[in-house]
Amino acid sequence: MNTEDTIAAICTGTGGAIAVIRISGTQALRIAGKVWEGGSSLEHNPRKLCAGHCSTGKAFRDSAMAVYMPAPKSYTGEDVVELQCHGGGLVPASVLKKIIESGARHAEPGEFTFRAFMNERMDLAQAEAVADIINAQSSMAMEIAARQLAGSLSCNIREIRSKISSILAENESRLDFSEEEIAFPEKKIAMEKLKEMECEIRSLYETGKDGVILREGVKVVIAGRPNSGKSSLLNRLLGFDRAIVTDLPGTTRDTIEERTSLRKIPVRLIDTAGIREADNIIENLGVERSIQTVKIANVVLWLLDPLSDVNEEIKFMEGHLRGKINVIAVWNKMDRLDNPGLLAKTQFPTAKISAITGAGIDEMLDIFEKLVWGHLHGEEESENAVGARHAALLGIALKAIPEAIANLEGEKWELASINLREIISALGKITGENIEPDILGEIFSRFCIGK
Ligand SMILES: Nc1nc2c(ncn2[C@@H]2O[C@H](COP(=O)(O)OP(=O)(O)O)[C@@H](O)[C@H]2O)c(=O)[nH]1
Ligand SMILES: [Mg+2]
Repeated sequence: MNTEDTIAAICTGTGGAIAVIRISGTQALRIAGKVWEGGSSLEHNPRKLCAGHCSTGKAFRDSAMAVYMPAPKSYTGEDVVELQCHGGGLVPASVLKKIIESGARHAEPGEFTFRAFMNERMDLAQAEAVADIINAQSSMAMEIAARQLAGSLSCNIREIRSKISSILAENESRLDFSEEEIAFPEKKIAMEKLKEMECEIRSLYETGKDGVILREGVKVVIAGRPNSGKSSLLNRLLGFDRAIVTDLPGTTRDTIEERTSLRKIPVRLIDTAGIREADNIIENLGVERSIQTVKIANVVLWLLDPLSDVNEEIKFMEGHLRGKINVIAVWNKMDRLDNPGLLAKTQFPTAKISAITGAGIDEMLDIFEKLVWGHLHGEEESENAVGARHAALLGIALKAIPEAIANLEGEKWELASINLREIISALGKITGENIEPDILGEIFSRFCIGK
């Protein structure tokens, strides 16, 4: 991406009442002057919101606001002007058109943030957090992305990297002066330090599993026999009537998916057709799809009917979930049962709820939360949840650390240096040091336009 041009884009999504158009680059002020008409000059009022108009010709003049942020204290580190005009599509498009005609270029996806990175306003892990915060699907994902944007992961990585760099420096001095009688620090101390670093890197690496959940969402599949109350539970968890509920078995014939969050965890909640031998081809296709969907679920909520033959219900469930972990057996319709204590045990953690009254849902979500986090990193929330790119780089570092330790032990100083450099380079790429341009391009191309 050329960083000399002045670039512009509409930073707000379509449809809102107000649109923000950002112009960034050396010509920002001059180009903004082609559309901006204000009582007070932007140039002489930096970082102040000024009232005025956006004009795109004789025929159109929209009341607007503008702010000028001179380099280097702006989002991109360059001269930036942001115009706030009416939203809704046509107005911002015509203002942007005039800006482009006046010499700016359309910004590529992620290009403002790319410039912020190039101008050292933020490092790469922080830039990635900008995308995470925009795409966050739950409050927990948002909180973790905000911490990463504030630099928590970068800080962590820099600290580890600098400790390993000093081990490398010490090791290099052994190489340089190996013939002379100099007392070197014990290799054991370096090995100990490396072991500590290994633990720290490993715990960061392990947050990668949380990262996948927080970025992609947990696939939660509601399954069970027809009429067990699956669609009622979907509606209750969503808080609105998404799926049709009737007392006719076989109402839901296709899978229904909605994104929501449960206990701050982003989920893709999927309602399925009830599993049974159906005598009609459409329903049978639905049943087949349900069986496949259960297979790819991260968590299954299997609904059981306590009013039917309960042993048979459990056998049917266990038959369909052989080898599946992360299942919650959910006895629904508990409001209709006089003696709820008598239900037979299942091999899965079990909840007793009423999708209609809402009773027991909280306890079911307690189990859900434990399943999701308990399997991964214990009970408490993590400070970081690294993304897939970071996890891969941490993995490279983790592989090289035991090799470095073994080479120090064997006094193969040169080989140990190679290992240490590899670790330092992998960690550096997380924050964007010496990173290949094509990888940078790929990271920023995943952003949306205007970011
Ligand atoms: N009493 C009672 N009825 C329920 C409950 N959950 C669902 N139902 C009823 O059971 C029938 C089937 O519900 P539905 O959600 O369509 O089941 P699905 O076929 O599994 O999706 C409907 O008449 C619901 O009103 C519950 O917790 N208590
Ligand atoms: Mg249904």
